[in-house]
Amino acid sequence: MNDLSATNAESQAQSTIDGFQLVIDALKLNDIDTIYGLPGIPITDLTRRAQASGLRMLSFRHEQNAGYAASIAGFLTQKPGICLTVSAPGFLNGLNALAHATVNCFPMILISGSSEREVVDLQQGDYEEMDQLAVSKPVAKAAFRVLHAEDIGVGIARAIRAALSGRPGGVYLDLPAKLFAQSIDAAAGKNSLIKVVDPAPKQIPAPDAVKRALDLLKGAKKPLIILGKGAAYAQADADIRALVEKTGIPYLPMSMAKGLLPDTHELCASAARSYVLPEADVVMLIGARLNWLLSHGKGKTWGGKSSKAWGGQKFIQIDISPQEADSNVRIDAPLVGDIGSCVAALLAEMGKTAGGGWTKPSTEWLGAIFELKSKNVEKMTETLAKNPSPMNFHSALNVVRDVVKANPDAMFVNEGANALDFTRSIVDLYKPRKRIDVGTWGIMGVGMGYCVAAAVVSKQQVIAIEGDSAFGFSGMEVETICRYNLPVCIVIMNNNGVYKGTDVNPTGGSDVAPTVFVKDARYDKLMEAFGGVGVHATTPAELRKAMEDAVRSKKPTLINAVIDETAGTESGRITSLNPAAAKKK
Ligand SMILES: Cc1ncc(C[n+]2csc(CCOP(=O)(O)OP(=O)(O)O)c2C)c(N)n1
Ligand SMILES: [Mg+2]
Repeated sequence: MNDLSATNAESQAQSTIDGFQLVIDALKLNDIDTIYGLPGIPITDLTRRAQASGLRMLSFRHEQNAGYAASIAGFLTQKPGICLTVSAPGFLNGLNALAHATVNCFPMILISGSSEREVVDLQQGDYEEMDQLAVSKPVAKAAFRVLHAEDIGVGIARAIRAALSGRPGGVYLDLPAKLFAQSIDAAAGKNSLIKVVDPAPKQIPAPDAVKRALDLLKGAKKPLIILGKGAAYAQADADIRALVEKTGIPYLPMSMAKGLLPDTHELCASAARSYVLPEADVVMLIGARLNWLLSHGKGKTWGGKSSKAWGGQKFIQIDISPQEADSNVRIDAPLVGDIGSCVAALLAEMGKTAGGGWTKPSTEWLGAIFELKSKNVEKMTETLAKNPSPMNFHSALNVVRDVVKANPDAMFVNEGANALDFTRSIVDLYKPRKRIDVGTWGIMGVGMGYCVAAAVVSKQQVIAIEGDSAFGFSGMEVETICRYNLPVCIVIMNNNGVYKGTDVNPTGGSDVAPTVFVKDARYDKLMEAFGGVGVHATTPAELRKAMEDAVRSKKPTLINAVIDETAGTESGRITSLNPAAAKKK
């Protein structure tokens, strides 16, 4: 090559831009700063170049965990969490999290490399051949494929808009291998990128719908508010608190809405849940769906005479999706719009008349709730104060409850069955969007992915309470936690198995029962293998010291909390959904 042709080649290189760079530039243009993924063909160079371009590229040990991290990052930030995977198997590993994002209404984009279209479509047996776009569609809110470099800007813009607008969800973006190496004129490439303007436009509720909702609420004798994780997602914390406090209506937080108002708030009715649900006459749902987690709004939980009978409540439902109302029972006052706008509109309407034209609920209603709450809290305090040996869920969670109270800014991750249900009811949260857990599906495996994202997004201490089974689904990511030196304290409620460790193989054979694990396993050693701190805790005092040390040092820590293996119940609190157990009753 002579000097002249070298200069020509250089200037040509300078004036073109390839697919890799266009993807990176399009993400950065839209204020995306982190990618959760796992490298391999055809996206290895994308991960390298993303890092070189200043994006934070977090590599995981399994795509499912990267996907869960991306999904919860979306929930916490109102920006789509990005998960990046290789083709077919990597894509499928990420797909579970994409479905999870869609079901939970978290904004997320799964970006997967894919194999050569011509070969895939003729099913000629390409490396990792799969029609990923088609496979993704049933579980994605939207799915797109980009074939030409000049369309990357549009593809990413559409993915962002689809993930964030209206009811958020999981979006799949298919990027075939060939796309990355395509080069186009640099100026045209830059010009093809789109910075998405107002990706989640406000949806203002109709004034007559606001009035209808308030009229119904005003006529209530025993009103109740239920806050869902949609209310937490909305980041309308001050207005939601004002609505509860101005109306004086008791409220129930769903799991991930805990802390939206402090769980210790006088209007929090969690400790009287089984009383308020059947007794309430008007229920206002804020970002909560009447799915299985609320017994579909009917049946005995709601005071219905039989398992499917309506309890007689009237419902107001605030939801961004116009299709949500009437999904399970009649909604008398649907209020469609984004939660921030709807709650603001209710407050504004209430403020129009002096004193809001609003009378607080009767002292009978509030008094009955308060009395029951006090009784249940007192009972719980007694249970928590016990110090049995071996340690049980209660005596261990008493410690966790204190540590969380002393560290209200810490992010709180939770999964398991008993390890989930006991924790949810015992450990109070004090601030919004601190508790992240198994969500709508009650899924195991979110734990370590959530820990990574929670630490990265919030820059706060993370505390994870994990069943020993639940932890196993993502346990290898302790290496990831150590590698990035994240302030994560994992407490494993180790009861030797799924629900408990006491099942026996009825045949007397050498295989243990399907719910039982290796007895007295030392999960703490797993953390030590990667340079983190491992602690074996058999008493509440040991657990307390280990958690306090973890929070103080901010070092990656795993505490193996030895729990009485007889302490749990089958399926935790949802035994009734278990066909075998239900039959036994
Ligand atoms: C992906 C997935 N697989 C399986 C299940 C079924 N499941 C529900 S809870 C659970 C584990 C419960 O055991 P553990 O985490 O040890 O909690 P424990 O009740 O023992 O405290 C399993 C396997 C699930 N919810 N999700
Ligand atoms: Mg267990």
